[in-house]
Amino acid sequence: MTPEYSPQASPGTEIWRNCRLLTMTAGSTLIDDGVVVARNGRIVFAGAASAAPAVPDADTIDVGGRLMTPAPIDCHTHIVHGGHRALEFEMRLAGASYVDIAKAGGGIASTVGATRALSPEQLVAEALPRLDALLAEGVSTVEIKSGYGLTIESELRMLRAARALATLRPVRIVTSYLAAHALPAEYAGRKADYIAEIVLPGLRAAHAEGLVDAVDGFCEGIAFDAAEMARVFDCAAELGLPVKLHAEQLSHIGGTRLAASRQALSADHLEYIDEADAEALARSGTVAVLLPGAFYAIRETRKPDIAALRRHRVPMAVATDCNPGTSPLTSLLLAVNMAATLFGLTVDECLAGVTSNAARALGLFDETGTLEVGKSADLAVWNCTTPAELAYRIGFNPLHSRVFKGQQQ
Ligand code: DI6
Ligand code: FE
Repeated sequence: MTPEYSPQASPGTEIWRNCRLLTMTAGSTLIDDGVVVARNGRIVFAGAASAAPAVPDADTIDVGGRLMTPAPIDCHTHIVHGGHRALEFEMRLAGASYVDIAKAGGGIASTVGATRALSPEQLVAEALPRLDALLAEGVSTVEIKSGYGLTIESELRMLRAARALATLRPVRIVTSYLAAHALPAEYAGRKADYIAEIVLPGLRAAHAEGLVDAVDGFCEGIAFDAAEMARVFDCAAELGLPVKLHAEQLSHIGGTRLAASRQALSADHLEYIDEADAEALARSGTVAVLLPGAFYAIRETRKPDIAALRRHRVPMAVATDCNPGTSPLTSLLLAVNMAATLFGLTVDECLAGVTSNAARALGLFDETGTLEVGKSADLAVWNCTTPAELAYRIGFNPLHSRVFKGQQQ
């Protein structure tokens, strides 16, 4: 059994000096000679050395002129799951489409079988290497979804495993309930019964156990339509839980509009959104979470309308969507490179996408995502000096060190 992670003695006062500092606060620019001061794990100063307070009792860390940013956040993952889908990958190489495979009983359904077969300990053990790959790139906050159990007990087991990961590693884990991910075989042709008998009571049980931070769904022709998702979101509202939604990934069926109408934290994928969807997201303050790994892996051809999202000033986040089917990707930096190269995001948009806007997509903007007074001292130090180097490299990890809640990892 993997040993529990026990934080070192509680952090005192630390000062990181001599860094090229990107605070990612609104309108911020790169500070050539930056300083960050933290006390008991929270930021008390972040800015130019010339304006820094004297902190005589602090432990001083010389960052050596390296780039320092907020610790990256992966705001959309499915890292808790069993098995893999490499054979489907081969089928897709041979010309089968993701939708064909799903309709033939593969896809999510095949991962459901592999996931239900695992014990809670095995679920944790299989997720750990994926979590460690994200942490190795400086990630300090990870969102993890259920959605491969599709029975009440197995959905709870997935969420418990997600919570357990935060006891084994220095990381902030937030969970999303995704029982509305696919229709299990035992409910073939009976979506309304599945929602009534599994999804809704499962949500109530998960919430009662403190396992759910947000409620998600897969709004797509091969999954659940907007009216069905509205029933799930009604239950989330009764429980006071925020919502998010996989929307307009493979077609346009109104998921984005539904998410915006419920002031969702985020709408995710968005390859098939239109101008009115972007306008709706702007009105509701919902974050557009872009998932280029899935776009790339299933060889989608329709790109999200970034110009419309920009026109309406919709905050954009970038995440791995790490899952065994459409995005077996455990590198947030590669997702950043894809968001730039495939979707045309600027470096600034990419970096906001894995820091400030990713925090917004999780409802955590008051806690992390930027380096400013009062927030958690979640920092990343990089073996580079210019922000563009974080988006430019393909498959190279420039992380020098990671700080979580003020503690050097
Ligand atoms: N959209 C996706 O790309 C993943 N889930 C979803 O709603 C796919 C999950 C899988 O294929 O296992
Ligand atoms: Fe996903």
